[in-house]
Amino acid sequence: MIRLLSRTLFFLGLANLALAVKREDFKTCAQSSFCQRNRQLAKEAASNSSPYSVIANTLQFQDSVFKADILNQKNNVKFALQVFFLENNAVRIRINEKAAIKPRYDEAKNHVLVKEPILKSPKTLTGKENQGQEFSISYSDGLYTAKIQFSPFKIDFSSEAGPILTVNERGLFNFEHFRTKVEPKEGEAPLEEGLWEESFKGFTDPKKNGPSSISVDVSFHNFAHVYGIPEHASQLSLKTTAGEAHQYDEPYRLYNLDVFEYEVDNPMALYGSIPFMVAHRKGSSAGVFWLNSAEMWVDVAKDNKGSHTHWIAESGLADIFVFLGQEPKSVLKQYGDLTGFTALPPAFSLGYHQCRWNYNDQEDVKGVDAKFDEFDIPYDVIWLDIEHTDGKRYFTWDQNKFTNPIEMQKNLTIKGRKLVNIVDPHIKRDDSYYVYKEATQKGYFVKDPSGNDFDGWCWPGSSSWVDYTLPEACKWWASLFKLDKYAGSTEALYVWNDMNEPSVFNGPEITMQKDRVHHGGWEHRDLHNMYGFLFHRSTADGLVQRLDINRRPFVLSRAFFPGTQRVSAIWTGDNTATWEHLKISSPMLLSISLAGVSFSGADVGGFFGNPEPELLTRWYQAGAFQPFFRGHAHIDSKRREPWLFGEPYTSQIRTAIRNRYHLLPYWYTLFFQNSFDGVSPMR
Ligand code: NBV
Repeated sequence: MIRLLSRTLFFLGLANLALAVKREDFKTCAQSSFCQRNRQLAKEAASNSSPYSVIANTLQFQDSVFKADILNQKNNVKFALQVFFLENNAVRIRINEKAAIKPRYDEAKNHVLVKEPILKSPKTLTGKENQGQEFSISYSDGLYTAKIQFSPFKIDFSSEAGPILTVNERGLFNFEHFRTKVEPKEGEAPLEEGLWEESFKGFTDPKKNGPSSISVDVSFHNFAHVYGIPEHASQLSLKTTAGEAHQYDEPYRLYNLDVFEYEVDNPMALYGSIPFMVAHRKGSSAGVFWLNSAEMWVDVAKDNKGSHTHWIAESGLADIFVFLGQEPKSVLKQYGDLTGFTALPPAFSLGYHQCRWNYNDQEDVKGVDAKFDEFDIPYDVIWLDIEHTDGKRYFTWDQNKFTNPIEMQKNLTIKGRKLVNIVDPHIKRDDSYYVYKEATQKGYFVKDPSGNDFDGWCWPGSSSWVDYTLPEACKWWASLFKLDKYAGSTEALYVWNDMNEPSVFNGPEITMQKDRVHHGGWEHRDLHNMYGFLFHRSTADGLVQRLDINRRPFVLSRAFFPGTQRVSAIWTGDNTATWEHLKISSPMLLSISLAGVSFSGADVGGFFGNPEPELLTRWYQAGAFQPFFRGHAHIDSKRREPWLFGEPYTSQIRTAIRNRYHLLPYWYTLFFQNSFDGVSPMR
């Protein structure tokens, strides 16, 4: 409907009207019960002290791991705390229910961490007990101290120079344990709203596990700025969302969503999520990473003591890493050692990419390709969007428009150029479509709560989504990219994974219902933010495996999560052809880069609307200095290939693109360094 309306506006010639996101399609914190409950606790925290305390006689400190039980004095529920001291100054804090009635989701670590974190040699650790009140551990050869205070529970991190960071300083730690639902008897008060079910815009989310959220507060002492937790269309230094004179009313939301016509200067969720935050002041840097793939909200408040953050996740565990160092690059290195660094991109992918929704047919591709030569503008890759397929059946071609895709690719290859085809995750439910047929027979689709293949609506109509948490499904997906399986593909074909939040047109907030079921019986709720990553990771595996020789893959993804950097580039999705979108592209890409995903870009020219020639030219000039450099446009926008606006624009755009090419060796060197130190090329 929204899409139809926008199309109509384009046809009416109103394309340059200011576009506005439909905020009402997406939840606010108050409309999300777990966020609301924890934010409410935060409001009351000043008057209530934290009920969580460490039970002193359960304490063990052995082999670089501190273990103890934590008690919630309000309800007597116990939790197991583990603090691991790791190589390179990192500390990992894990908290889980001690005797949960069923396991909580803890699989994200298996996909995100590149290896089991290495414990730092115990000889540098010294424990100090102080009358059962606290326990101090000096680590990193004495550089830092972690002091675990027992009651209320908190962990202070400091160096000789003073305090750096505290976990649970404001006592907002809250762990909703799994419980059995007890229906109220007659005359008893009804169950608290939102605990077992919540509704939004006609969708009901039955929470079979009941409340399961975890919240934790982290204070960064004397740090005036905190950065990271992408993806948001906002400035680099995070704005305040709580406390006095806060700048945004809503917390930053981390929930991978397809937000149509997103607005700038807004903490709303977008396509990707990375729960990693970093702060720096003279001589000291700190980072926090919460390894959790469920929906999350983060409040930021500031006062003269520093920045105070409050993180709220819907489910999973508290699995939080604290990184300290003297410089940001030390923190980024620690984060990268755990989650991996941005893979060195194939050189061609650092050049200029020409895309539009859509290059209509083979002739169109040939014509655009020839024009680059005619106008002497360098470029490396031409892209085909969803219209190249036979009815949005990915891995197929519209046979009338693309009669000889192999020849088309050969013609590009002669000039050293490549093709990128789109492959989306929604699979058309059509028995004559081999991808659907195979996945159905093998039982690879995500299920609905009754055990049937989930059926949702997307571009091809009725569709299903592969469950990439199932290892066999990933292997099978990767095999679809074999040159003899993907008809019409050649070595010169690379892949674009769009809509992988996943975008589901008839789902709540345009995504998959949280109660859909994955391998092992896990709810989609537990792993939503990781879905897109598992999908594009399998695609990248497919591109590697299709050749006998070792060649770097190129995949562009819209959704992202920690780990994405190892396998994929990303872009900032459907921006708009306005000056404010051009302006926001740099802080957005810097935030994403700081969170480890260095190979990222924004659609040059703006996806929606029609840029005036000056805006388009300026966008090329900026885009040439951003890591991933691709011109792209909506199907209803006017053609805007670099030569279409005449002089002086064509020459100016040519110069911008050529500047990019002049600097390619420098880009390549920066990416090479980035691939092992985590310092992103965009700084
Ligand atoms: O596949 C069509 C578009 C694509 O061009 C764009 O880059 C993606 O972000 N896709 C979204 C779906 C439709 C958007 C209105």
